[in-house]
Amino acid sequence: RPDHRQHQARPAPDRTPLTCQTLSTRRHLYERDFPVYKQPVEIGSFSLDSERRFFNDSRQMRYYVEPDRSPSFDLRDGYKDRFVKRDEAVKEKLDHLLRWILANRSKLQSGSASPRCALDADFVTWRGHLTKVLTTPYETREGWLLAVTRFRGTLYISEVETEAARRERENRTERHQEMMYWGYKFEQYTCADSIHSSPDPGGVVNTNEAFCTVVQTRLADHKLLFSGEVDCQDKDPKAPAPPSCYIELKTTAEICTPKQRSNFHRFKLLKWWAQSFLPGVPRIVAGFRDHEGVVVGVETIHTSKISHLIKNEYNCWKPTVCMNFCCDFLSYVKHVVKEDNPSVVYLFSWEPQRDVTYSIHRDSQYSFLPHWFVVEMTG
Ligand code: 0WD
Ligand code: CA
Repeated sequence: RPDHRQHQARPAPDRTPLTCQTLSTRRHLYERDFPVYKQPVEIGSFSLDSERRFFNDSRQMRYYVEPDRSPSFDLRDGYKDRFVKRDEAVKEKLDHLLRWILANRSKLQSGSASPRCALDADFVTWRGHLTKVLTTPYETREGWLLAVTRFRGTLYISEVETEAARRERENRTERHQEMMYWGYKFEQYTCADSIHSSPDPGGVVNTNEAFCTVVQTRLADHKLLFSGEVDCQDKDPKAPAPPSCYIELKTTAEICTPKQRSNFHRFKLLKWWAQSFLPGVPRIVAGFRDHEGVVVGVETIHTSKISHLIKNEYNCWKPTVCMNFCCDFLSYVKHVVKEDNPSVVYLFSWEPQRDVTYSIHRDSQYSFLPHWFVVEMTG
């Protein structure tokens, strides 16, 4: 077994260099007890407005309004004339999250932070990046690139778009582009701006707008601080505190055959589970739509019940494999990324069927910690 978590190899005898610094993604290596994953705690939130401007508050929070069980929402409505699309060519990297960190620095420097650490966190990243790590042992199509910089003891992880992803983005079909709009349109049909108002399906869909939660948690011995976009919250005054009151909204093709149901369990529920489990979002509301983009059914899926839902699938994904792989990947990153320097990037790279590898880049195109962040954190 040449590729068994090489970085964790037993202490090598003196003079034997650590040569095979790759990380295997083979599933069976990660089939062990579920690691400790602390209940995520929300430590703050922020908003991005219709022009993608940052606000250190929850002004973009929306409230879930339960639709009929079969509401016949037309998700195509407004695509041509009431749609403002975020410019995906603009790479924001960790900037919004770093802005939030600076605005809330005082809250973050608890007594337990070591004096060498500016923040009480081993890792700072987007939730979406961790979702990709969690699903890696089961991913067969899309690789990833994750840039990591160690700065004042904390490891910052920021995604780099792969060449394949860029080509895919630049060559999307008109049909695919329209289908990407459907998810946002579903949000508009089911979310209101305040507790007492109703959704406004006649308004403009603007994908620059976002409400993001910032949570802190721990995976085994890794202290994590990450942010994720949240679609809406339960407006019941008796609803639990964030993140437990948050609701993730999804659309997916309606399920008509056993084969479609099996694919939904094997592929889509893996992504949905990983994304919502990480920040502790307990409920996912799924809108099932037909080929014309009409929602024909709505169902609530409890994140904690997904692992039971999939148990009858042959050769299905396992949450423990996802979490143990993530844990070992973070250990691998801690082990590899030694130089504490805001302009050095360790670029971790993965392609399906391969091990994770890395390369080191000094003052390169990959550097992602902005000058304003480094200056402010150093001062
Ligand atoms: O620079 C990058 N490569 C990324 C930046 C990748 C992913 C996210 N982001 C940033 C953006 O600033 C965005 O506001 O993170 C924010 C969202 O972060 P996340 O919650 O960690 O991302 P993820 O879990 O992948 O996606 C959550 C939602 C998506 O909803 P669905 O239901 O489709 O999963 O965020 C949206 C999308 O609505 N979204 C994005 N928004 C802005 N930029 C992006 C993106 N790149 N990807 C997904
Ligand atoms: Ca969503």
